[in-house]
Amino acid sequence: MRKNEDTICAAITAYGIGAIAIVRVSGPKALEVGDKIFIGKHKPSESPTHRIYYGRLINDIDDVLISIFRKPHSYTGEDSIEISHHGNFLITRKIIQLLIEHGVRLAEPGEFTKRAFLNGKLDLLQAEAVSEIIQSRSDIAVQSARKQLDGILSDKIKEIKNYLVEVIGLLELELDFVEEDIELVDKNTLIKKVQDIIQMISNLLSTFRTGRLIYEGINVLIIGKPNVGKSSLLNKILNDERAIVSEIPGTTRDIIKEEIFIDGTLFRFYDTAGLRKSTDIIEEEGIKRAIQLIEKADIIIHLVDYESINENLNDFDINISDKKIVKVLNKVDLIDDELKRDLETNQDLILISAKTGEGIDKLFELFKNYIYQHNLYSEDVAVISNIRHYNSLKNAKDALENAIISLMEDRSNEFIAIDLRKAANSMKELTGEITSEEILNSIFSKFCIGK
Ligand SMILES: Nc1nc2c(ncn2[C@@H]2O[C@H](COP(=O)(O)OP(=O)(O)OP(=O)(O)O)[C@@H](O)[C@H]2O)c(=O)[nH]1
Ligand SMILES: [Mg+2]
Repeated sequence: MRKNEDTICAAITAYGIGAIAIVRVSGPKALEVGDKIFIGKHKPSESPTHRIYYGRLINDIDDVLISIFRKPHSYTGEDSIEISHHGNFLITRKIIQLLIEHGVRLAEPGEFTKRAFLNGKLDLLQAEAVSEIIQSRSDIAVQSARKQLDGILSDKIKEIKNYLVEVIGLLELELDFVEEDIELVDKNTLIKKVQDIIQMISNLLSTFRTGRLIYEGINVLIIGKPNVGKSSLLNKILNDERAIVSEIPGTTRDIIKEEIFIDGTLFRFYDTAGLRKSTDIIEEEGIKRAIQLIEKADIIIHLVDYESINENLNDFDINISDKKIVKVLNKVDLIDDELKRDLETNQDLILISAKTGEGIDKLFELFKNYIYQHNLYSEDVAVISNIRHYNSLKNAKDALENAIISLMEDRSNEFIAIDLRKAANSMKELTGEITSEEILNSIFSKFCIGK
């Protein structure tokens, strides 16, 4: 990224046709440049903050509304103007050209938000939340990112960090008196405190899966023998004739992936090639891919028909350990009522007919339960959602666990303090209290231009 003293500009609305588009200019020269390009009753450089004026741009580009934000009361924390114009890309482009002619440069992806971070308007977790809010595709993800922007996660991290700093303080106090050989805090109290912190971090780490489900969606894999009705089930769930269905076993060879929203949550369904020993290399590849997907799946629907009811997935050499497998019996329209009643007593089996739609509501019930079981909608729980968060917390936890060992082995305080400080630094990296240009660039380059 280039210099932070530059004045930068970018369209902050999406390119395309709309009633209005907005170009933002931010940096030390924003107001001065505003004076040069805007013709109206008021000069931007003489205006108080938070004013909107009507006028024209020079060169007759368009009539516009210009909004004035004086530092630090702007998104970036710098002097900024926002030029609202008619929403035609050609006009947007002309305005940007005009600004460049006046010494403003085009903003890089995420540069406005990076400046907001550097100027202390947001911490790093909140800056990341801005990107998540924009990119989120489900209600639940937007809601979660909003909470992160409001600072729920930042507060939690700060709480843990402050506690840690307090413990380091105790240890350092003792270091000061090391000559006198006085023990100010008892070792067990220290161990207890560090264990408390480890617990707090572990609790946060355990939300990673929830965070992933919120942002990336819930993957549902439909597997089973050929011809049991996997593609028919997918079509029924989507309410669309998406996959080819036929009575010939081995119809589906490729993976078919489709997404739908259930209760504001993204669900991604995968229909797969029927599992069997095949001599057809294409089908074989399809089966291989289906099996590979097992690792990614959050819910596995093992679909059977009455003939294959006792089939076990382990028979296919598939190792499914901690996955949620749901056994679903399809084609119940073909079995007689007495047998059906009998089968219904089995709590672990869901009876459906992809043909008549019978029992599909039970499957949807199961999907919804999954959302609530995993607390995806819980109100004020801090959730971590990306690998950067996970790694920093994990590093902090590892360092604290080392500290515990040293404490138990009665090692010197200097030694223990090193691990505690390491943990504190990992926590500070999370909120961006300490950070490197490299980390910042990798975070902000994932943003889109104009953010
Ligand atoms: N009677 C009845 N027939 C069904 C039902 N579901 C599917 N079928 C029929 O079963 C046959 C196979 O259905 P598919 O959906 O293609 O099965 P599949 O599991 O995707 O099969 P492969 O792609 O070959 O692995 C088709 O003729 C469907 O019409 C059902 O609930 N009841
Ligand atoms: Mg199929």
